[in-house]
Amino acid sequence: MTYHDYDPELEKSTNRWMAWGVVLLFFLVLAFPVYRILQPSQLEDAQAAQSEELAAQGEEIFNSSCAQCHGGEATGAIGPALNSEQFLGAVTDLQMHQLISTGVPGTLMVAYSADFGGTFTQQQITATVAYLRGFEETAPDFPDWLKPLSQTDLNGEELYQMACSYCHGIDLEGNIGPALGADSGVSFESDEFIEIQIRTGPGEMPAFEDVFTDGQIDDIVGYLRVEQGATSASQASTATTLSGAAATGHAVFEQECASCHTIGGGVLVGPDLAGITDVREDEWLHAWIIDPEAFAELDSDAAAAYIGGMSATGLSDSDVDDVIAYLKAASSIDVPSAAPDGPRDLSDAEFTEASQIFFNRCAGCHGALRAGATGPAIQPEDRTLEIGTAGIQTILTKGLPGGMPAWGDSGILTEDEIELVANFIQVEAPTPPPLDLAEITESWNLVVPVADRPTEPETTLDWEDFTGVILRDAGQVAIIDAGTKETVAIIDTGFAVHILRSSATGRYFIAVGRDGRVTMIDLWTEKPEIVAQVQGCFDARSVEASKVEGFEDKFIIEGCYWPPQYVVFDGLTLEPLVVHDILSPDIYGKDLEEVRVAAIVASHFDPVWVMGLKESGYVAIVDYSKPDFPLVKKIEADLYLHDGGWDHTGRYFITAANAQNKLMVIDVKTQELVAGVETGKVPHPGRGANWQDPEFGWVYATTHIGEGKLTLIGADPEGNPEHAWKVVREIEIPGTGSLFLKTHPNSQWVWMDTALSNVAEETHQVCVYSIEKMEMEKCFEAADHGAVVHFEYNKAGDEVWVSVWDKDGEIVIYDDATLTEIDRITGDWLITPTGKFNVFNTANDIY
Ligand code: DHE
Repeated sequence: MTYHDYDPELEKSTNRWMAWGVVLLFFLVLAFPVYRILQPSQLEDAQAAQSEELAAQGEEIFNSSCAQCHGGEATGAIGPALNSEQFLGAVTDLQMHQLISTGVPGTLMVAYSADFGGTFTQQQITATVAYLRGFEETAPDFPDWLKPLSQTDLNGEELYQMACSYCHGIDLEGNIGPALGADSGVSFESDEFIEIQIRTGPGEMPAFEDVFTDGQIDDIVGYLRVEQGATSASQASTATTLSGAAATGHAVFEQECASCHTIGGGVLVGPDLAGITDVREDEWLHAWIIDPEAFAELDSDAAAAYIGGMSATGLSDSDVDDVIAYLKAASSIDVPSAAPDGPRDLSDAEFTEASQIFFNRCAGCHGALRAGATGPAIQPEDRTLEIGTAGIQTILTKGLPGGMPAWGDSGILTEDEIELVANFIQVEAPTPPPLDLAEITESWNLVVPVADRPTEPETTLDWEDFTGVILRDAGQVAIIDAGTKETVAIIDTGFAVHILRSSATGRYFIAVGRDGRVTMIDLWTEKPEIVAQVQGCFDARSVEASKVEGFEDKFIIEGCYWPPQYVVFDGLTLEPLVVHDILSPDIYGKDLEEVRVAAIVASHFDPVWVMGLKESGYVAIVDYSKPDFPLVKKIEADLYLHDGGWDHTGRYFITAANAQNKLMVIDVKTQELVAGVETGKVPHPGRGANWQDPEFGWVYATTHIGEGKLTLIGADPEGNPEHAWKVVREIEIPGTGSLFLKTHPNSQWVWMDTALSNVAEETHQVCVYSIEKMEMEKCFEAADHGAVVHFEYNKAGDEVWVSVWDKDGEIVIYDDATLTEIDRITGDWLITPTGKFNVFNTANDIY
């Protein structure tokens, strides 16, 4: 068959194949778009299935690791509500991933990623994110999502079980955190203390401030108290099962040790003492508690443990035994030691407020630049960072034996103020600005020119027997007539007046405030009034008038705490005349940034003022008979000079180098240091007291802030040279924290306070020493509130005035012969009375 031959069978078969080909092609053409349409949704389905699986995995992880904080289904509990619109709207998946990976520092949210020490793989974190993202569509609007518990009615127990039981045990028995039940260290702490711990989170415990409302924190504390067997700290203490030596030891511990140590409550200034009796023998502990420094010299183990800080407690042997019994009873708890918590960032406004509080309350003892003086150096690098916020808060609240006032417990600083200061002193101190003569002159206000003042007294009262009473926190001075006890005037002098001095004639009172403002008050007008004011410093504590014959009421000197300078003013108008810088290296040649003028006295024999230069350790002599009032001599004494006064002759200036535990004696006639006498811990004489001891003749005396002791030094180099400038008598005072003592040439007694004791009852007492019997006559309560502080006699020397330093202040007046109370001045105007200065006694330096 040829090419052109027609074969019908072949034709049919070919057509059939072609038809199938077309059909096949048609299906192929159709299948492609259908595939294109169906494929993505299948992919989505697959992805959705995969996501579901991931989310299910995430749910399991969340329920086992996150739900206890964030609640089932992430509705929030002690951790934020993560199912909320607010959270899910604010974070991307990547951010959520990061939060879970790294945690949120300072909160309970730890890092979960294995890369950061957690246990989650990247896949598990992705699964948790997937689970949380799954709530997005139905996410509730929850403005309080960060503090979800604030919206609940949970009681203290439920809150405790939810937030605390994991660490402290379901029955408060302790777990990774200390036990909190009956007889635990915490059961002896105050409610306030526990609240602070919950709020701020000591050591490794997280802060719960942003978790609970104040009411909820109260409820938790209430629950703890019920579980501890009482409803308040004091009830808890009395309900405790401690008895015998342990109970006595508990009281001693609370008084002497609790400011620095807890038992199971974490590290404060000193270590947590939970379990200490398991690792140390009783004998070892005994020697340590009595005097760790001395013990460290004898025992190598103690030497290794001693890092300074803790000084001899002054406790008796039996007290120490009781404390050890208490430590045993209370320290069955095993607590991991906690690292100090560092400072938080303060806003500008908070920083300013904190520095103002520091300036008002702390700078006097610790220095504006915190390099230390009467109190220790508290710069971040040498102390405060080591103690941490919680520890500092405790110290500020409870005080320390040895003079650090209990600012919180005494109600002077609030919890918030204490928190601010605790953070402030852990960062570098700001340097305050200078103040030059031009600026000082600008502040000068001559209220009544000399020509307009009376030329003779207008008052019919004995103005020489007026007593100026400082109303510290009211910024006022009350002038009270000591004869009639009538309040003659209350004068607004300005911020926190510190002392008053009298002009040589006594006519003018000169007040100096902590803000450096000097105020001159004329006592000859019918009612005493301000005649001039000026500000020579930003911070000051001392002022004095020229007193030598020919210079009466001529000049006034103000010594500054800041800037480091002294300023001389005209003695009748306060016109500023000169400013002199006193910044110089200390007696050992060390460069200083801060030198403060401490006590100033005016000689009655030479035209000089004598002043202690605190940080540099020099006593400086300023000659006011010379033009320009130069500093003519600097006498090496010792570091941290503070207060002081004249001996009975007015030749020797005796001043406390209080951080050296010494009195320094300067012969102002020869302008030489004649002695440095060790008297006791932190002597604080005020101006001191002079009398004739039956055995040793003339003596000068001081009490101490750091120990309960009255020390007499011989002060009669001519009549009793063998005892001159040596300790001749030491008398025990029941209580530390004594600030002032006083006697009078007509008196047989020496009066003293214990105003800064950290035992409340002791701050209320006065003690009286009998010059004749050479022993303490008696101590008694002068008030049931406030700190009883500072004494002054009336002009005749037969009545003694003492202040009750309190918002509801009082002046108690005693008959000096019989030691009985004869008057008590009260009134809502009598706010925080402190120093009192009788015109005659102050002008003539009678003390
Ligand atoms: Fe005074 C005297 C400094 C705290 C009340 N006080 C002095 C003197 C100095 C001084 C340098 C001596 C002045 C003189 O004679 O020229 N005082 C300081 C401080 O640096 C310190 C420790 C802390 C501070 O921040 O001020 C301090 N002083 C206090 C108080 O807390 C007292 C009790 C009440 C208050 O005013 O704040 C207080 N200081 C007094 C008084 C005198 C005094 C009443 C004068 C005593 C006298 O009889 O002359």
